[in-house]
Amino acid sequence: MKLYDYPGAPNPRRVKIFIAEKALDIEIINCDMSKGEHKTPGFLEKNPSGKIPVLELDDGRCIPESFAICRYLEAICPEPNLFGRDPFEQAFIEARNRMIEFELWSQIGTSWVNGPIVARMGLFKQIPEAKAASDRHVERYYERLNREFADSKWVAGDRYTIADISLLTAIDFAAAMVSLKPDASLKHLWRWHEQVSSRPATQV
Ligand SMILES: N[C@@H](CCC(=O)N[C@@H](CS)C(=O)NCC(=O)O)C(=O)O
Repeated sequence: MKLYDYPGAPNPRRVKIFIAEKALDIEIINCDMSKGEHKTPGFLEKNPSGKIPVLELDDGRCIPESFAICRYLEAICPEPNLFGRDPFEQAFIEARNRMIEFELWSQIGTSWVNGPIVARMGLFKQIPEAKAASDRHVERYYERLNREFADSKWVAGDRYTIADISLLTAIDFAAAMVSLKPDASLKHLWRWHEQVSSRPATQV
């Protein structure tokens, strides 16, 4: 199997952490986004959305979308379990993961496309008001997470799961590339971050 990746891109990082947790041997292919390789006709056949990551199976079939790729990998390599063991746990982990994707990742994305790095690429007309609003949403979401982590050690339930991987990659990208680092006063959030960042698999 091959994973289409680009160094520093946060969604492929989610999958790379997942692969490392499962100790899977998957070839990493550099899809050079700076050269537009993710928009070529050949790549659009792998993922019509023109985005990475994409997992290509040995028979050539392709799976786009980080969460779907991770779900596939969990199905073919069930241990360590990262998606939940019983129906409630599976649903709860997915719910928490969706909250992070829809309520945090989406806002970080808005701040990113309206931020200075994308401005320099000249790809989109910037909307400063949109960035100001999404920055505020992200900061509020960090505060909510801090409150939640006062009582819980992990994002979903009582153990490390795919939802922790989704949150870590979102925060690390926001801090490094969008100037949205959680405030130092958010001690519970930082305690969680340190705990997850100390896992060897997250060093990718
Ligand atoms: N929902 C997708 C998001 C994928 C995504 O946005 N990938 C970024 C890189 S982190 C990308 O390819 N951006 C290029 C573009 O949107 O044109 C997933 O979870 O995989």
